[in-house]
Amino acid sequence: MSVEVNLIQELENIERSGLEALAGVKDEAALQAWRIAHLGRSAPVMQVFSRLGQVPKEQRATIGQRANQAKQKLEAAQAELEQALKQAALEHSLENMRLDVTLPGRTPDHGRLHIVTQTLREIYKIYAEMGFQVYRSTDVESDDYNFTLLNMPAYHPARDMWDTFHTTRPGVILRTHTSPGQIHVMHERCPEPIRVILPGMVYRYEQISARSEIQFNQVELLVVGQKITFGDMKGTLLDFARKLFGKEVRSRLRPSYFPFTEPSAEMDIECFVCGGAGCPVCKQSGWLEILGCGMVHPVVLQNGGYDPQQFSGFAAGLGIERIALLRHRITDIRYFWQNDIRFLEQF
Ligand code: FA5
Repeated sequence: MSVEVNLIQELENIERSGLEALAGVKDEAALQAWRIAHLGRSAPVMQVFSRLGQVPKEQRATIGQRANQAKQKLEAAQAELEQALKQAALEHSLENMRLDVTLPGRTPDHGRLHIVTQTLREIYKIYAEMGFQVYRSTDVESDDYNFTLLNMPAYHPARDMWDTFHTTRPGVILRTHTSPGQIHVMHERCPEPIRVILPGMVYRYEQISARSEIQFNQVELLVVGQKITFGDMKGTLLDFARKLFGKEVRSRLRPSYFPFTEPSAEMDIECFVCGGAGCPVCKQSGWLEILGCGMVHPVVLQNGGYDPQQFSGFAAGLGIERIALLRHRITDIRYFWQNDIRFLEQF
């Protein structure tokens, strides 16, 4: 027998056995295996192509043509079955996974405002009603604004009240309180009267505990005018406490010391845990401190450009996380920034 007859016979066998094998294919995985075996690189029909070089020249075209025919037939049969399997799979899924368009949709989880943001917004609202404007200054401050211009020259012992994060640039620090904003506002507004709140994050190199964080929010208050008195300050802060904590809440102003106010005070709220009887949260005092305040020191007014003979003012600094602790009966400040969703979604 000639090479031609041999190869033609072989191609017929290849085609037939390929089609027979395809008749047994029932799913897409088996079809994929069949494709590799019968049309892949080492499939018999492909082997014939690679042997064409050895076929005498005058027979090559006929055999090549027949080989192409066999390959195309197998490809066509495979494509037809593939289509049929896909259609069957679609019909099966339509039959078995019917879509009930009348079912109620699943509600996606909603994010919510962080409890500190909620508290801040309530505080903004109370002070906005009293006619205060919001003024923002930067978290990175100069030593001058954070201390010197607030009546704490270099080496003043009162600087130790605030443990400071220094940067690698001499004289540049992370603000330890929002009070440097007082000087920025005064420089901007002088000689106009001032009634602003200054919210922002502050940073302290402190021991972290249930009541103290190394980074927390404060809202500063500053009022400057021609006849501002300690009575104005007391009225503003007591009114604020009643609006935020409720009419029945007991609060008190206690004498204190800040270098940038004179006289100075701190405001306490009755301890929410023991109701004033004394417990570990309030260190047995019955009271919890929420803010520092006082009449703006004449040196600070002067540093801001205001003549202390003509102008007076009061300032206060509120600790926002401490206020949120009190309002929501939370016993540990560390929850605020741990990002535990079980805590956050309660508010
Ligand atoms: C100050 O920061 C002053 N600048 C406040 C002030 C402003 C006084 C204007 C007078 C005039 P003090 O360090 O006490 O003061 O902080 C103010 C409030 O921040 C505190 O009453 C407390 O509520 C909160 N606070 C202080 N330290 C921490 C801390 N480590 N973690 C969380 N809250 C704190």
